[in-house]
Amino acid sequence: SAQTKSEYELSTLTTWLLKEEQAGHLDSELATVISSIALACKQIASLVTRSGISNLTGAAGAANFSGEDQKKLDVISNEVFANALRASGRTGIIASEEEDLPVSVEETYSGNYVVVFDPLDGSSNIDAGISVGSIFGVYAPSEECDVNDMENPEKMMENCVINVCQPGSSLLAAGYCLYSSSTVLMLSIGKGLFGFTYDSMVGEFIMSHPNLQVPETGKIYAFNEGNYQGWEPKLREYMDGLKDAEKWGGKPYSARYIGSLVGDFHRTLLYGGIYGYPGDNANPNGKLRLLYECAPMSYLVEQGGGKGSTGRERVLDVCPEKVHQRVPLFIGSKKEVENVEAYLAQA
Ligand code: AHM
Ligand code: MG
Repeated sequence: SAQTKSEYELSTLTTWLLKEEQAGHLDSELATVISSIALACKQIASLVTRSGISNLTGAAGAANFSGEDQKKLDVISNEVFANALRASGRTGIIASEEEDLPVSVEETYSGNYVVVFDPLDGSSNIDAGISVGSIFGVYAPSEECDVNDMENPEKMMENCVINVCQPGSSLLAAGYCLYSSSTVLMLSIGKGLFGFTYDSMVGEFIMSHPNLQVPETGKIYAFNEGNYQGWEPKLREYMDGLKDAEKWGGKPYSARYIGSLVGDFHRTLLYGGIYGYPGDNANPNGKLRLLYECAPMSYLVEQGGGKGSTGRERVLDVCPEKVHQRVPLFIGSKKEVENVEAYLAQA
């Protein structure tokens, strides 16, 4: 008998995770980790929305006897992420932009997943009320990194540094949450790219972008062009080419740059185009970090049919040697990334 869909039926992140679990695309342990990340994102969304008002509270608090400095939102977001993952009981190790070294999460019940994240990327935008986001990746646990081996914590941590440093191609899941005019969680467990928009009336992430496909081309570029003079000649040639109206049938590429990776990347996924953070004279590997910025975003873009490249190789193939290692990044529509790669290959 055919079941009719009720008009009140919602496809939420929770119901989607259950369906994916039934289909054998992930196990309940990983679903629990993802749910706890979604909870952290809801909490951060609320903090970001209220940050201006909270700052007023903070200013009053500064006069108070305890004299404690109000914590910056990125430090608070780091705590929110770490607490949510600890409470999940499935996470063994976390590596965060806000921590020097990977941290072992105690009280692990089972799973011992390795979670890498940037809890609040683009936080320099916060005071102006501009979009920011959280980025995360989940790796399988590994034996070298035994959280119960507390006899030699230093050695354990050293192993964990190596263990956390797996190439992006071994990610089990990755995603980001954009805090903007709406709060959107984009997610992949290796079976396509899915987006969920937060509905504050229901308190849930609702499926809004099922199986998103990144446009194959797109005439929008997002680079910090202030660094142009430090770029290699072939990259400058590429950029000059984008502005050459004649070459593109009368209309050159459009420039869009927020300076908030999650926002710039989200637009690139939806509208097509390219986001770039190349190396330059002063910073040969650019600015963005491989483990918790470039690898998760490259995993997502590939799941939508796009590409993530260092300009010379696939980001997901880069095996990191350090937790906070940087790589140049060119990411977005397949044809657009191939175009910049073709220029750089001539160098
Ligand atoms: P952050 O992790 O310190 O917030 O820096 C990362 C941010 C990205 O969101 C953004 O794409 C980039 O830095 C912008 O850098 P720039 O200001 O050099 O253009
Ligand atoms: Mg960051």
